[in-house]
Amino acid sequence: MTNTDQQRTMSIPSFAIGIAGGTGAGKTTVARTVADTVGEAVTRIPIDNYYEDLSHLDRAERADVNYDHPDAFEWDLLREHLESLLMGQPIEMPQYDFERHTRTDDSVRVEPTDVIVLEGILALHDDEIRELLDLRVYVMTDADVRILRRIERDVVERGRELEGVIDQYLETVKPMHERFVEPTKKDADVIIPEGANRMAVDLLVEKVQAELGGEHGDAVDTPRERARAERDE
Ligand code: UZR
Ligand code: MG
Repeated sequence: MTNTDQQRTMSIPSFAIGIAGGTGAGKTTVARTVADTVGEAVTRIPIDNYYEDLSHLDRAERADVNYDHPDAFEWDLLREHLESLLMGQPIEMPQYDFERHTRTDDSVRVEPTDVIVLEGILALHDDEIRELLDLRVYVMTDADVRILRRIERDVVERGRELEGVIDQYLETVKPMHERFVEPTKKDADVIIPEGANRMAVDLLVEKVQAELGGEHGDAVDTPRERARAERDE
C-alpha cells in the first residue's frame, strides 16, 4: 500500500455491511430498503455479479453448473473489488445474465461511497471478505416461504419451467443451503427474521447513520477498523 492509499484509507468513513441468507429470504429487499432509507450514497454489490465467467461453456453445460456451491463464484475478484471500494477507488463491476447463466460483456463502473452493501447467499462465506465487513447480517426466513418466493421469481419473472425449478431446488439449492449458507448464520452479528421487516431495517439504518455521523478514521470501532488498525501497527 502506498502512502496516499493509506491516507485515503484512513480518511474514508466507509461502512460495509454483508447480507447473507438463503435464496428467497429477502436479502435483496433488505439491501434495497436500507439503501433507499439511509440517506447516504450506498453502493450495492450483489454477489451474483461475481459468478465465474462461464462463457467458454455452451448453454447446456452452463445449465448444469451448481450455482449454489462456493466454487461457482470468483472470490478473488470480489475481494479485490471490495478492498478497492473501501480504499476509495472505483471498480468495474461485472454483470450477470440469469437467463443465459453467464456474465455479460458489459461491466458497470461503480464509484466508492460511504456505505457498501454486499448481498448474496454466501456473503458471509469467505473469511477474508467477512473480515472486511463492519456489520454481518443473516436474513433467516422459513424454507417453505423461501421456496414459494423462489418459484414465483423463477417461473413468473424469469420464465422457467416449474419442474426444473423444483428439481434444482431439491438437487442443489437445498443441500448447498444446508452445507454452506445456513452455517454462516453463526458468523452474523445480527439475524433478521422474515426478510425486510420494518423494525429490523430501521435498526440497521440507525446503526449505519450513527457510524457515519460520528468521528471517523481510526476512531471508528468496528471489527474491520480494528483489523485494519492491527494490520497497520
Ligand atoms: P438469490 N442462480 C440461478 O438460478 N441461475 C444462475 O445462472 C445463477 C444463479 C441461482 C442460484 C442461487 N442457484 O440459488 C440463487 N441455483 O440464484 C441465488 N440453482 O440468488 O439469493 O437472489 O436467491
Ligand atoms: Mg436476491
